[in-house]
Amino acid sequence: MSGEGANIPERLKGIEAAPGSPLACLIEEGYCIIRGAVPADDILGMARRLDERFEQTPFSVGPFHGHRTKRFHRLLARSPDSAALVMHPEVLGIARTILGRWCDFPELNLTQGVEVHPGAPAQIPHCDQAMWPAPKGLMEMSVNIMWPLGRFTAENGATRVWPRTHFKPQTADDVLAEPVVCEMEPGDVLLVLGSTVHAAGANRTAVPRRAAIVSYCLGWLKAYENQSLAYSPEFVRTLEPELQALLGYRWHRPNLGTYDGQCPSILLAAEVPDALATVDSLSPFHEPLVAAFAERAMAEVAAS
Ligand SMILES: O=C(O)CCC(=O)C(=O)O
Ligand SMILES: [Fe+2]
Repeated sequence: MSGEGANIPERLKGIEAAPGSPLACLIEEGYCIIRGAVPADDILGMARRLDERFEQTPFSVGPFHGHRTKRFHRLLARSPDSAALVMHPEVLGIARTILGRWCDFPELNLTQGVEVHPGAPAQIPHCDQAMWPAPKGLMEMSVNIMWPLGRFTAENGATRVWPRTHFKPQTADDVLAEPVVCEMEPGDVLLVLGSTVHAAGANRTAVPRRAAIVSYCLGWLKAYENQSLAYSPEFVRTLEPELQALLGYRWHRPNLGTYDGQCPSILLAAEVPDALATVDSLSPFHEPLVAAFAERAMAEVAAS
């Protein structure tokens, strides 16, 4: 078992991870690469089927998303292949292990197709969880997954990661030492903690660098992509239950993400009642407190 010692931030101690495993590497270094996580041909087929979508997508607006970078969202609706990436057992298992420390279960933060075009400058080094205004170091708020949809090389803008920056407080100039350039083949996957500094590199080749990004976040956070608006209930009904839950069709204790006072999965039933009771969904912290108080209050009513 790994998960102890000075090579792990305090907040991540005690997670069971076999030494040298991707999970151990993620909590020690702040990132990890799993080689050959899916067959290369699956990824290359997916990439081909997205040619038209990338073609139609305008360049991003603003220096963070990048004037020479194309991005589109709602990947599950645009690429049926992407469900296998979002639900990849090992990757999702790792995200659940990390984020499960601070929530009942994670939700999908975003899915994105990204194409870094020739001439694109390097992206600003950043922590993804800087999007939420909470101090760094308390908890991990997201885990970001990069699935290259073609080769990632130093020349074409492979993601750059600054190892062990998940130990450091966030500063305005987060660029520290030399980054690791995550060169990868289609089928490989890069996992980066929300607290680890990383960025897309500059593309100095004549060919775009393409990837699918899947990001998971704490189940009680406001996600980057509003999943309830991104996918209609009719579309979500066609997905497997675990994927439905990742899109927010499962309430999170205590009483978060409800629909008409209940678990939002009720919306996926053939018939949705118009008049519903509001139901308690309490956290393990609140439940005994509420139960004890309710018992005393009932006794007082009975005695009066
Ligand atoms: O495209 C990449 O390599 C990284 C992109 C990224 O980190 C982001 O958009 O947040
Ligand atoms: Fe990022």
